[in-house]
Amino acid sequence: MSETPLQRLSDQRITGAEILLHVLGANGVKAMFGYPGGAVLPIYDELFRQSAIEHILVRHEQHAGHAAEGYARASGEAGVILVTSGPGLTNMVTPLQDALMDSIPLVCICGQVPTAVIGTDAFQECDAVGITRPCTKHSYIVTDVANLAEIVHKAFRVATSGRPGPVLICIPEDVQRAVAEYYPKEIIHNSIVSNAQLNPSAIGQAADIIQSSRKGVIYTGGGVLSSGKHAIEALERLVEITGFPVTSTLMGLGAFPAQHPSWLGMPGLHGTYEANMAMHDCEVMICVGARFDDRVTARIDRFSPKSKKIHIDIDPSSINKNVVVNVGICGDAGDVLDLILQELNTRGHTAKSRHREWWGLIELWREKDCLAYNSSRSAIMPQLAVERLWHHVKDRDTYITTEVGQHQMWAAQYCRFDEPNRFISSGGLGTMGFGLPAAIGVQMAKPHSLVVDIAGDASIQMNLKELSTAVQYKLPIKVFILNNHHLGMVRQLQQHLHNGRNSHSYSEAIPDFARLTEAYGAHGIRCARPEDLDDAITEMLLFEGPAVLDCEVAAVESCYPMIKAGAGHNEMWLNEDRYPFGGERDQRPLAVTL
Ligand SMILES: Cc1cc2nc3c(=O)[nH]c(=O)nc-3n(C[C@H](O)[C@H](O)[C@H](O)COP(=O)(O)OP(=O)(O)OC[C@H]3O[C@@H](n4cnc5c(N)ncnc54)[C@H](O)[C@@H]3O)c2cc1C
Ligand SMILES: Cc1ncc(C[n+]2csc(CCOP(=O)(O)OP(=O)(O)O)c2C)c(N)n1
Repeated sequence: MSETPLQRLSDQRITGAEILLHVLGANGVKAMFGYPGGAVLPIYDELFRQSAIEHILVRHEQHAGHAAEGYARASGEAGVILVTSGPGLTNMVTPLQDALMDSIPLVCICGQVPTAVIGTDAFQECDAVGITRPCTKHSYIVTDVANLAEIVHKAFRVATSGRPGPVLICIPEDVQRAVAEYYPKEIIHNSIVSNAQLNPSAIGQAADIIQSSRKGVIYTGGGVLSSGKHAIEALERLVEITGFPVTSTLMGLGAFPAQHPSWLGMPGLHGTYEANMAMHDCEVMICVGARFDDRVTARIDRFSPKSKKIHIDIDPSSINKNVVVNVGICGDAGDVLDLILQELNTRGHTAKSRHREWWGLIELWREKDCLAYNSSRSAIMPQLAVERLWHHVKDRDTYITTEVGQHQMWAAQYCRFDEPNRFISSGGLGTMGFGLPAAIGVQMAKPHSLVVDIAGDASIQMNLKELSTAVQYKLPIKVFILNNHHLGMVRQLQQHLHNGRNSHSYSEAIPDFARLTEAYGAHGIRCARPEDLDDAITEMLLFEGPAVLDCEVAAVESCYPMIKAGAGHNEMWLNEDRYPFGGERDQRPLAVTL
């Protein structure tokens, strides 16, 4: 039977590699994703001698990062990665930046050449700290094994506290082998002191603004999910007490139940008509854990011109960054909402009935039925494909990950999440190739749940090799490819912005995904007719191991609503089969038709 590193603690002098595994264990790490190489062999040797931490060998370091992101989002714990020096580390740059933009806690451990040769262009040397400094919350290099334990503890604290994000620990190979004394310590993670408590007048000002008009909107984002259950419950109470509708960004989907009558759908570029119109016309906006991203605000000088704005964010640098607000409150979303609710209760504020004029407008906007699409075509419409998938999985314990493109937007629009952290997608960086490794990470965190990656045919070609990982570790993830033979989102932009000149956005040679899947040892299915769709989805879901459904969809369908380029967020095109709002119907020819 393999022993844990703790069992080998006899004289308390152990190697850096052993110390690392102790401290990972002390921080609750049960799984890590990685790829070995010369500069991390002492750590891999220690991993071989223990069984407390499961290591998942991915097929590319970038995917170790995305798998760790999926794991972190689904488990609420930091995702951990182990890669070698040089190319192992440089392959990690994309997921580190992805996690930085989407506020995902990661601890990435990378090897480094021995300290004596750092700076000599040694084999597989790169300036890991320099390269990752702009794409992490912090990058450490450990030059003395005596400091290793402390640094690893700190890395977990930095990654998970405040605005969560990625942290790098670079450990030279000689430091992994060097010995030092190690005594397990109790970990004390300092709690964050909320500025809200220090500044009660901001809470009073927020309450004044909330009471100043009943035409309000609550704009929520990923920060509500980071804050957790506490914030989610407080949000529900805020909706009750204000009578305001709620909209959730792509990163915040599930913070508020999509089935709730007060939910308006997602705002922004591909958000609903009613969410964007309400954001534009409201007189009070309460932004909770969202960062006024340009996909949401569209043209900033036309963003929500009439509203007084309250912004609650744990990161002071987010406040007044893109949009200047009337009241900025820095603190954890749950804590600040509690204080605002207390203040409103003290003032006896109630909104027992919804404001008739405001909700009348919202109902009118809803009547546009902005997500309607033409389902009469003989091809499978991508929207229908997502709707049918959702129909089959909505009552199960399901997690959806996505790649990046139109399919990602259709997933956000047609899957209706009632619970937090069920939708896991790359928002800020928009990284094609995210979804399949993220699904692997989610399945590791939630072994008994159903995990489906909704993919495009171009994105999936960036990461399909990870099917091999899913097969090796018996992870029964499902991949649902909306195959339109295009880099669909790029084609859509070219249709709108470049007069239909589809420059290099058509993939002539698409592989047979079902056969490729079989070659990896998973189950491949293909479907091209609407009448076969339900059976194909059922077959994919019933298969016990990893399975891929290659679903041939209409080739040149665009994703609507869509805010017009360079326009305000109230100027949207609706489905091209219908009349666009406030503008001419787009009848420009498509350069490619299949
Ligand atoms: C092709 C494509 C199209 C897109 N279209 C859209 C679209 O139409 N609509 C849309 O919404 N997005 C869209 N996105 C995503 C978009 O790019 C952004 O990623 C997203 O809008 C940002 O979401 P967010 O504001 O919730 O911020 P996040 O990136 O989730 O940031 C969270 C904010 O909350 C704060 N925070 C963190 N923890 C806490 C806490 N405990 N308490 C309080 N605050 C906290 C953070 O400091 C940060 O400011 C699209 C992305 C792609 C790739
Ligand atoms: C790594 C990376 N490269 C390029 C892009 C730009 N990009 C955004 S969407 C897209 C096309 C995606 O095509 P596909 O995966 O087939 O999805 P679809 O849009 O067709 O649903 C591209 C190239 C990106 N987001 N990420």
